[in-house]
Amino acid sequence: MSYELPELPYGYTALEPHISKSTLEFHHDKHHAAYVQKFNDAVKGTDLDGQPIEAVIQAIAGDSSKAGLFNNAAQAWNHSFYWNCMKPQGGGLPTGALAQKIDDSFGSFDAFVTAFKEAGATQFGSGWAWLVLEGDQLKVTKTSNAENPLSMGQIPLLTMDVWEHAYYLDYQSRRPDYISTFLNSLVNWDFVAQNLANA
Ligand code: MN3
Repeated sequence: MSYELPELPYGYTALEPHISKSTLEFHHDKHHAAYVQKFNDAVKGTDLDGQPIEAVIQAIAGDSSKAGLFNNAAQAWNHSFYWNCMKPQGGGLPTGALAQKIDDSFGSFDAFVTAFKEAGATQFGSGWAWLVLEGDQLKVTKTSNAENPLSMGQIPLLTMDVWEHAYYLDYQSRRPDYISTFLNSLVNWDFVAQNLANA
């Protein structure tokens, strides 16, 4: 059973002008597709073949002898999750139980925004910024390269890709501008709320 590259949940031009068709074409059709292909090739014939990809990620995190398999599994999962964290006409404010949980955990929505922006901006090199559930608290974290909260006892609720391939065509070196745009105009709070409700 191989892991399938999911279609984008919106059209290639749907996130313009914030994220261009070119970025989505390279990012989904080349980068994400390659991680999925390499994961399927690497897992084939191993004792993890046929396991859900989340179980593979959790089983081999930290095992340096399986770093190649881990990196491609986690990057395949991270990108599938990331596409759903954005939507056309996204942004705005979370509502309901999610809004309450953010207030309870961070003190205010603005404090969450500050922490999330800082996590994205200070992740040195390639990686991801996350909103996760740990125990009954929300936390903002950052991870390097492919690393994923699923292997850290946390439940991912939201992610933002801060690898250069996520923003360089549209923002060049202005990562903070990409991060602000992600929060103001792209983030899909409905998806995040659904992840919290299912956690
Ligand atoms: Mn990426």
